[in-house]
Amino acid sequence: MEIYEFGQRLIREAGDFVRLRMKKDFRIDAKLNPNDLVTDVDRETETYIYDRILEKYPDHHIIGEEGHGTDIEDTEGVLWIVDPIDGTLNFVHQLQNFAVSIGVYIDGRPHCGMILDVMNDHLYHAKAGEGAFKDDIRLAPLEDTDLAHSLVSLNSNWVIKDEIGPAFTKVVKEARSTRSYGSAALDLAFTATGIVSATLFYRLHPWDYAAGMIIISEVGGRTTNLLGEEIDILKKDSILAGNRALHGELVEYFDSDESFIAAHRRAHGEK
Ligand code: 2AM
Ligand code: CA
Ligand code: CA
Ligand code: CA
Repeated sequence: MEIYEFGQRLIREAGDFVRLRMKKDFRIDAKLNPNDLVTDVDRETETYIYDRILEKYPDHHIIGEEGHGTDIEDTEGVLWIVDPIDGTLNFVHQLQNFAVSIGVYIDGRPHCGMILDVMNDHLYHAKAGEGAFKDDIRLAPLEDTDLAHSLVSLNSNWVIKDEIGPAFTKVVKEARSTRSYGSAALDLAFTATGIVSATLFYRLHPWDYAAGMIIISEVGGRTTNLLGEEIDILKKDSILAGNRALHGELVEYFDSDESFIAAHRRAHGEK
């Protein structure tokens, strides 16, 4: 069986695992701050996915948010990048609107990506060069839009920050409207379907964007950081994904703001 087919089957099984597990009690812990939560379900789902991949492919590499693969420093071979629950706050507060996200890269090149909207049971998936799908429906190529006629998704937390806030504020003012879904993977999936025209984040980890970036690329969209620079799949960075015209328009907002650029360089380094 191909990695892509195995991955789709695995992510659906992981979804079943989450749906069963969440019916029982689970512990909720704070990580770095009181709003940064992790549950037993996050950890157990990551271990479930990790074990299943290695059982099938003992020589593959796996990075996960909840602690697997912290020693991985290069992209040689087959690399699985896993977020067992993306949108943990939604999971805890809403028991819905969260996703499992799995991206596969081979020798650093995108191979396939899968995002499962667990409670709605929709699978967004793509293999490089073969198009993108929501379940078994092929997604149409993205149409160009301009900001004034676009919905964009972004988290209001970034708008209120001192140095980077003004650039985000301009985007909020110029956009037709903004949305915030609380799961980066779902934001990226929604961008791939065109229900939002772009999505912006100041800081994401590889497990948040690894799958979504591949799916967006397969509908002709573009993903870079907010300064328009290419993404290194092993690094934290800002993320800007959307149709090509809007992506280009939005890069201008950030790459022309000296205060934003300086803060971004301090947070994410030079490229
Ligand atoms: P998580 O639920 O897997 O932690 C919520 O706005 C989105 O941001 C989710 O995709 C969430 O992923 C992610 N997120 C949560 N805390 C974050 C942090 N400290 N830095 C970057 N992204 C974060
Ligand atoms: Ca988390
Ligand atoms: Ca995440
Ligand atoms: Ca997570």
